[in-house]
Amino acid sequence: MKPKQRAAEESPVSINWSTGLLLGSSVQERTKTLGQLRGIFYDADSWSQMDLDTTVYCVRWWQPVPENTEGGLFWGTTTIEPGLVGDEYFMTHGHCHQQRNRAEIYSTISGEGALLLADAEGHTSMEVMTAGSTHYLRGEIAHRVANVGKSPLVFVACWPSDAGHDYETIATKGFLARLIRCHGVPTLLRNDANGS
Ligand code: S6P
Ligand code: ZN
Repeated sequence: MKPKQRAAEESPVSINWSTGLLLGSSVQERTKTLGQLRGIFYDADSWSQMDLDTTVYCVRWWQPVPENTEGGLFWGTTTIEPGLVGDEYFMTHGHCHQQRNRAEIYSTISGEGALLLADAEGHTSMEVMTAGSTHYLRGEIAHRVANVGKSPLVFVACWPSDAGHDYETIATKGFLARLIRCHGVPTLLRNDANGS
């Protein structure tokens, strides 16, 4: 008799709350290198002179139900390495949810970071991320995270399985401000300001 195949939601998944490491046979992993983040960082000259194979961040996530399942949830851990492109901190690509009424929760495990939030017009605000900080991301808000510390920034996220990811909108109507290191301090600077 064939052994019964386990559904993804029945596969054991565990998280190490000290490191954020998510383990389990159904856990998926995606790494983003500098090269895959072309056009995301403001200082394209500095970006092009760096080793484009450098890992900027890694996401490990669990999809216990198929993508687009109404009423389901996904869960993941993102680890962003410390680093700078010019004066701009290493950060995630950033996205909004395809379904704009699908919210998300982030909670920081370790490190120092900044959560950048942009409304539909691109107006950008920032929330400080530090161990234990927990953030409610409204559905219609674009979000990206920067590591402003010297060690990896690790946070967990929980989002609806039918949220979808829209990476295109922020390319044209994205964040109107960027997070730069100014005199050693993370500073939100409007894109049209004279910065760095
Ligand atoms: C998913 C959630 C996170 C991000 C991850 C990487 O809704 O917000 O898991 O996917 O932090 O960011 P990005 O912008 O590359 O998807
Ligand atoms: Zn999201």
